[in-house]
Amino acid sequence: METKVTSDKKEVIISIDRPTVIIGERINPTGRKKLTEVLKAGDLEMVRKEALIQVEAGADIIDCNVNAPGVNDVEILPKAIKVIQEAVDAPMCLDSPNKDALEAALKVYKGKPLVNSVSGEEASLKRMLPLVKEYDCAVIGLVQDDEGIPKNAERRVAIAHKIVERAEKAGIKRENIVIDVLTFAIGAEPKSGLDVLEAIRRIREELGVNMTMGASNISFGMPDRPIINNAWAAAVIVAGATALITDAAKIRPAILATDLILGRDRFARRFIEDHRKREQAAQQTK
Ligand code: THG
Repeated sequence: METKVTSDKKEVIISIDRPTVIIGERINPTGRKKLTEVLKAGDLEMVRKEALIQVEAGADIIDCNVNAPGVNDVEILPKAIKVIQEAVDAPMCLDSPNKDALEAALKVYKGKPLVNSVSGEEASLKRMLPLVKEYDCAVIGLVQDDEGIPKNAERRVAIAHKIVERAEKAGIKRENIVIDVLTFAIGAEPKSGLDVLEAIRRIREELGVNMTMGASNISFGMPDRPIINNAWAAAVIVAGATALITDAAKIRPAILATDLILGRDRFARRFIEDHRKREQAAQQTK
């Protein structure tokens, strides 16, 4: 199963037979006061810089979310996309809960983007699937429904089936659906890690689709978050996740190590290249 995401300059393929794809998450005003302020003022210089930094850090796809109180996303999301596509070659993940903002974004985007996201909620399926079909893009399907995020593996798998069925009925090919199993913070829900790993394995077996996962949610409220996030990244990749939504600068080495162990990095080329780059950067700051 190959999910293709493109810009006008580059193609990225998400597949279990290839290295894990990194979706850079930094362009998101959640918890970032400065970014919220500049977005409110319509200033996109910080967005441009973040895109460059994420690509330099090894992000394959750039996620863009401008959603914050006081930001007119119907106007700002398409503008941010233009700025990012002029600055970097990487394809993009268009991230908004607002259908109108996504549609405005899809109109200006050059290539075939990943849309973040649809969920198993009835309103979301009805609103989003026709748009995904019309623009022939790929879409992330969040495993939650009208009752919220499920607290067991069984229901997560059932919602993934529902999203795939409804998308296929709407004329969307299975290869264009990327399921996000979603996790709770491990501090609040100690069983969440095991549930998610079981759901990923079963969805892989039963549906064969590509899967993504945010790498930082699991550690919310815990100390030493990067250590937990790195362990989580390795665990979900082994279970079958093929694209991680994460800060490339922080998690990429662990992802490359996992790909290496799983035989997805011939001659350890990617791991060694990244090691050299980090050594050089460390030398320069000495
Ligand atoms: N799945 C899908 N999409 C997603 C997520 C997911 N999009 C949003 C999120 N999860 C991934 N993106 C972020 C963005 C910001 C933060 C975490 C994940 C974050 N921000 C810091 C905070 O809130 O305190 C501030 C960051 C900083 O300034 O360093 O943590 O799971 N499909």
